[in-house]
Amino acid sequence: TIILEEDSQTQLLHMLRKYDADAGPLDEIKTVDDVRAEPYNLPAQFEWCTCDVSDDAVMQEVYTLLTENYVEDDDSMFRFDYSVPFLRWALTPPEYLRNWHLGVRVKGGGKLVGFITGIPAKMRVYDKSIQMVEINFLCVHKKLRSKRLAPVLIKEITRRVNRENVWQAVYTAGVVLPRPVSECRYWHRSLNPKKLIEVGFSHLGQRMTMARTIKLYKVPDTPQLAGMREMRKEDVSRVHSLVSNYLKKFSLHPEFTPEEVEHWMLPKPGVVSCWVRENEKKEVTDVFSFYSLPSSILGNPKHNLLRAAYSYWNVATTVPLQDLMLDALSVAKQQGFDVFNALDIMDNESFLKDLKFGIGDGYLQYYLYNWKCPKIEPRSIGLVLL
Ligand code: MYA
Ligand code: JJ1
Repeated sequence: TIILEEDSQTQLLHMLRKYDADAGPLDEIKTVDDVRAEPYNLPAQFEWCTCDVSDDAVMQEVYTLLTENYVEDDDSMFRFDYSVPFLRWALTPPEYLRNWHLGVRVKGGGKLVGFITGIPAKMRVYDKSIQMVEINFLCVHKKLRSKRLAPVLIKEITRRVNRENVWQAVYTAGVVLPRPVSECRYWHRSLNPKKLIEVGFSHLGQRMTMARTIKLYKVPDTPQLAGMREMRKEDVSRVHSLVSNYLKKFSLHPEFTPEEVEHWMLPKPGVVSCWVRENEKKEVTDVFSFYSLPSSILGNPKHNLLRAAYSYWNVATTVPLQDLMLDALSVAKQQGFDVFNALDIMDNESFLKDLKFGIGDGYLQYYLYNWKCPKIEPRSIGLVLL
C-alpha cells in the first residue's frame, strides 16, 4: 500500500481523470434502432452484393479485383497478390458475418468493381476492452477511381456494422488520413537477394558484389533452437496463453479467444506458418508465426511474383526473441520466400538490426474509428492486421 499526502492524492486523481477524459467514443451514443435499415444509394449503374466466400466463383472474382487493383508501393513496382485460400482465411474467423463481406457490382449481377470487408475482433485500447470490427480490403477498380465510390463503401459497411451494435473499428492503411493512432514502418530481410535486386526491390550496396551480398544474407537451413516443431491442434490452449499474456503489455492489442488463436495460428499451407518450441518436459515455451502475402512484380521480363513472408505473432519466454526470429527466417527461406517483412511494432526493434533487416520505404498507419485516445508509439502496438 502506498500512502499519499492529501495534495498528492488530489494530483493523482486529477491525472487519472484527465487520462480517462483523453479516451472514449467521438460520436454521440446511438442504438441499433437509430441506424438506417436500408442500404445507402449507389450511383445508378451499380448495386450492392454480399460476397459469399464459400463460393469458388465469387472468390475468383474477388481475387481478380484485388490482384489487378489493390495496394501498390509508392513507385507502382509491386502490387499485393492475396491468394484465394488466404482471403478465405482472412475473412472467416470465429463469429464472422457474411453481411460484412461487401461488394459493388455493375447492375444485374455484373462485374465486381468494389469491395470492403469487416471481421469482428475484441480490442484492448489502453485500459478498455472494446468489441470492434477490423476493416480491410477496401478496393475500387482502377477505371472507377476518384468518383467517390470509396466513401459510399465506407458508409455502407459502417451501417452494416452499426446494425450489429458495433460502434468502433480498427484499420491500417499505407496513406495518411485524418488522425492515425500510430505510424509504423516496414523493415525487410532479404532471403533471396539476387532476385530482389533483379526486380528492383533492393539494390546492391556500395562496395558490394553479388557474391558478397548472397553470403551476407545466408541463413541456416534448419531451425537452430532445440525443440522447434510446427504448431499442432493440441498446442492451441498453451499458445493462446503465451500470446494473450505477451500481448497484455501493448497499448493496442486484440483479446483472442482460444478459437481465434486456433483460426489465426494453426498452420495452413501457403497461408500461415507457425512453429513452437517444446522443452524436454513437452511444454511449449515459445512460438513464432508468419503469413504468406506475395506481390505481383509489375513489368519485369524475368520475374512476375515476389514471395513475401510477414512476421505475425511471436513470443519468446526461454530464449532471446532474436534467436527465435532467426529460426523463423530459416523456415521462411526453406519454404521459398524471397523476403521476410516485419513492422517496427511489439518487440521487433530488439532483432531487426542484428538480423540484417533494412528499413523499407513504406509506412503503415494504424487508425481507430470513433475512439479518441492518446497516440501510440510503434513499440506499444500489439496488433498485426493482414
Ligand atoms: S487500406 C487499403 C486501401 N486500398 C487501396 O489502397 C487499394 C488501391 N486503392 C483503391 O482501391 C482506391 O484508391 C481506394 C479509394 C478505394 C482506396 N481508407 O472513391 P474516392 C478517401 C479510407 O473518390 P478512390 C484498407 O483497406 C480519400 O481520403 N479512406 O477515391 C482499410 C477521400 O476522402 P475525403 C480512403 O481513389 C480501409 C475519398 O476516399 C482511403 O477512387 C479503411 C476519395 O474517395 C483509405 N485507404 O478510392 C476504410 N484512400 O474526401 C475506413 C482514400 O474525405 C474504415 N480514401 O478526403 C472506417 C471504419 C468503418 C467501419 C466503422 C464501424 C463502426
Ligand atoms: O515493400 C515495400 N518497399 C520495398 C520496395 C520498394 C520499391 C520501390 N518503391 C522496399 N525495399 C527496400 C528493401 C531493402 C532490403 C535490403 C535492406 C535494405 C532495404 O522498401 C513497402 C514497404 O516498405 N511496401 C509498400 O509500400 C506496399 C504498401 C504498404 C502499405 C500497406 C497498406 C496495407 C493496407 C491494408 O490494411
